[in-house]
Amino acid sequence: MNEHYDASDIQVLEGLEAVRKRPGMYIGTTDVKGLHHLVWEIVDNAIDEALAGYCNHIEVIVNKDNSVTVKDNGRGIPVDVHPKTGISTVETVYTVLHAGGKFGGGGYKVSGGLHGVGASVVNALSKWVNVTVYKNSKVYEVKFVDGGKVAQKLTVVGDCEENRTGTTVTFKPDPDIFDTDIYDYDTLMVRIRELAFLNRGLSLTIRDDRDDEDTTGQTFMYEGGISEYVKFINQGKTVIHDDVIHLEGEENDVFFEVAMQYNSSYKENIYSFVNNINTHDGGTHEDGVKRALTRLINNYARKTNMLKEKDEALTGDDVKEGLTMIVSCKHPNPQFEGQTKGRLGNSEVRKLADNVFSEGFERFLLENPECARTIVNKAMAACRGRLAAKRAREMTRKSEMAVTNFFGKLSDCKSKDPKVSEIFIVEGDSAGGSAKKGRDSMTQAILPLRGKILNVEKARLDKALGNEEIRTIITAFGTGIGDEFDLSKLRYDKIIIMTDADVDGSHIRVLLLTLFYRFFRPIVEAGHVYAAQPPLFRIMHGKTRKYVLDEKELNEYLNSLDDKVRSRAEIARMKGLGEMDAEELNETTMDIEKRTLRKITVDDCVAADAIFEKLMGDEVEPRRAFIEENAIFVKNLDI
Ligand code: 0RA
Repeated sequence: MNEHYDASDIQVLEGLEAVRKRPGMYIGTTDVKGLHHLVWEIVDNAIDEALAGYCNHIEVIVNKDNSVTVKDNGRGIPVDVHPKTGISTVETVYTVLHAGGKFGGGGYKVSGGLHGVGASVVNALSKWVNVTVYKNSKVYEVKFVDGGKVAQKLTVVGDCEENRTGTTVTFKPDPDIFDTDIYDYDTLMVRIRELAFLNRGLSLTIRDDRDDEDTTGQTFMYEGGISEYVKFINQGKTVIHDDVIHLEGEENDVFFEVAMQYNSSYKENIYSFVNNINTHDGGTHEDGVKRALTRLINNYARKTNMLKEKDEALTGDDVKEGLTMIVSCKHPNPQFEGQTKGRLGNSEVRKLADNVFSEGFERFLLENPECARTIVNKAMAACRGRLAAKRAREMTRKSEMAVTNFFGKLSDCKSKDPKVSEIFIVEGDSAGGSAKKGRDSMTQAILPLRGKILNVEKARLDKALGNEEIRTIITAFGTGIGDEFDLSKLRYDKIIIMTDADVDGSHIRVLLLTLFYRFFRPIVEAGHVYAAQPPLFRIMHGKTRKYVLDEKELNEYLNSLDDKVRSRAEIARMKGLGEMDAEELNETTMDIEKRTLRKITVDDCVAADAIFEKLMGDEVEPRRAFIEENAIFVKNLDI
């Protein structure tokens, strides 16, 4: 204790002692998360200085002893005597609770961190803290030990270049307080990178001095800010429009910005922030944008007649499918709500967000009609998927109730062991009949599809789901669909689509693939779906009957015959499965030993989806083209 120890010092120490007694009140927890929280409190102070416009570089160094250094090139924490405490401002900031950024007269418009009490809390929970301030061509230093006791009053320890300013803080967390004292580099790096995205133009460096290999550290600086964050998140995904949409505006010192770009996936990636803090539970800033987005896409879709009068409106979920979006708000007086304070409550922000977004996004839609169509189409596909899924759930629920009709026209196999069971989905009643007779009833189930679904010219899923056989398929698989889907309940190892080798057959196959892709994607991904390969030609000579898959095989076979036999061979082009009797069908297409199956794969779900979308769309031509070259999804596989 030094001789200046007086009543106000006692108060100060009691304040910091309270933090040590109840650290949870100030930093949440004393586990590894709380340990990292200390870094963020100090970094937040530096970011505040950057937000005030005085600092453009921040450096975080994890030292060998797991102490952490945070350097900034801001104005330097004031070193003059603080009028209220009679001690230097820097010492005041580090020892008096609630003496955050508001100190020093300058005052910030916005403040990161939840409390703005960071520095003194970090000091209270540290074994030691050293603060160096570069200012007035001088280097000042103040040191604390054991939870904030002054070990060295603010002292000038040297000179520096005239224009050098900044603050360097090093602190060592108190091991008596924390469960662990080891910093995790990745945790720090990810947040540092995020702060770089959220504060465009600000450069942040992180270096790990515990790692001898790490001599330069990693520096993050993004001129594009949250736009680049969106690009970063969309890396490795297929984006459906090139440019990230970035909009921003300010009113009454509240700054609001949003960046967004759609990708072809089904997931939404929406993250919102207030003063650089992630608002997990959204809030008014997020609500405002979402509301405007839904309204604008609907308006645009109606105006351009993409969405017809009879069509129901696109929902918020529809327009969010595949959306990557960052919402960021900087607010001088944020109100955080909810159990975990993860929601922005300020109601005026909803309006600001809505206004900024709708003005900008409306202009964007008008100026980029092609992009606008792509976005609307994506939302409409999501809507169709949603309606179809809903209907399918209702259907399966209904058919589960009607137990008598549980499996419809399914002739199930006797085995209940999924590993050896297969189901043939067969085009046409007559082929279905032959397949039933020709099957191995132990392991092979047959489900005939009536030709009717052929005629569903616009093979919309919701329509298809009105079809009894398709409902039977859903129940027969046993997996359930949607949220209740469970691959482990699949009743068959192989699902074999057996259709004619003509356009109608392809049409059915495409419809089934669409169905599988939308509702049973894991089944496709796990390689359970196959296309049977009925022969295209039959060659008869004498008593010999030979079937071949295609023209290449036909020629090879004919060349293998001697001239005399060849000249007498009768070659017939097979018109369909119905032409074969049970024995032939078994021999050529179903017998496990002799048949050829083509495995249906979705190697690249994203690319596949684009094609499905084409197939599901209103335009007939792309669908026809697909049918003509529908080998895209199938790979030859000899079994
Ligand atoms: C208040 C006023 C001034 C600087 C700061 C605070 C300040 C605080 C921190 C905390 C970490 N780094 C910081 N850098 C600056 C400016 C006072 C002046 O102009 O002398």
